[in-house]
Amino acid sequence: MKLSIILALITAICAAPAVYSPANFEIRFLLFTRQNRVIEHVMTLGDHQAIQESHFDGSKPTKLIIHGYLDMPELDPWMKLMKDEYLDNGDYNVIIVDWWQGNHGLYDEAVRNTHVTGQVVADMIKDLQSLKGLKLSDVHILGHSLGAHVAGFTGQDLNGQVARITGLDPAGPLFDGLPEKLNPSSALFVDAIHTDADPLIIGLGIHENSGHVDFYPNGGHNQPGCELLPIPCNHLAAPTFYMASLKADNPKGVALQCPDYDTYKAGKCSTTDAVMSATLGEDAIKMSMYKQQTQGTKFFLKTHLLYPFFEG
Ligand SMILES: [Ca+2]
Repeated sequence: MKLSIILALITAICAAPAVYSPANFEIRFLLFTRQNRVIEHVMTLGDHQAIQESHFDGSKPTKLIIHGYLDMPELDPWMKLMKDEYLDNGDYNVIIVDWWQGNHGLYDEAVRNTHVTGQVVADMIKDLQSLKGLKLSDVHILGHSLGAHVAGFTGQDLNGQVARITGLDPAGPLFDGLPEKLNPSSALFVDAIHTDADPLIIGLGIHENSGHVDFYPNGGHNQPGCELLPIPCNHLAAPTFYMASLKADNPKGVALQCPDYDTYKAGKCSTTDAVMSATLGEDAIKMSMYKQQTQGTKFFLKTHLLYPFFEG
């Protein structure tokens, strides 16, 4: 084969959009509502009977929670704790997405599986639209680590029309500096919390902004109390902070727009301007005036070592 033909073929392959084969692993959707707070109702893509028979109510807001690498709902309690916080405070459909079968092999394989998992989650959302009256304007997807990028691909598959995606320390390795990842085009509003934005070996989070509004607690690299076990402690701080924001009586995690953490610590970014001040967690949606921005805006705050973390 002539060199020019080979080069043309390589160019064509590189230019073509990536095509991912259907998931060859099971993805389970664990639905919890106020009618079934403790025992999940398991749904899988294509099992329309399970969807029909569920307590899913399309008139209520829906939260989807997606875990990261080497994680599953039975392994780490954060997903079910978050589910409980939501159901304590409101009448939601809460769906925990269990893609353990696609994320416990080699890391690069799990990264490849984020794409197809995102597509399956998008297809499940489409089924919930047609079978249960779900509206994309009521959908909020929260993803931790690799799950943040799964959420991003779900949103991109739904043309960026999901109301909100929250990235909880989105994974850095094999995403940093690359185009395909959670980004502001993934949903109408994207917020992210960065708690371990350091290179691999010492950290697991992405270095770049991921959303319209990006929070960097304690500078975003290392968190109080994580000195002894920095991995995964720093990485898990993002969901911990988010859950603290769900308690109605908790002080608010008020963060200030600032160019960097040193400037913030020097007190040069204190302001009373609402546009310059954002609340980490559930209330970050109040910053939707940033949703037209194509680059994330950085917000910084300090937290305490222990719950409730925030000063208000
Ligand atoms: Ca770190």
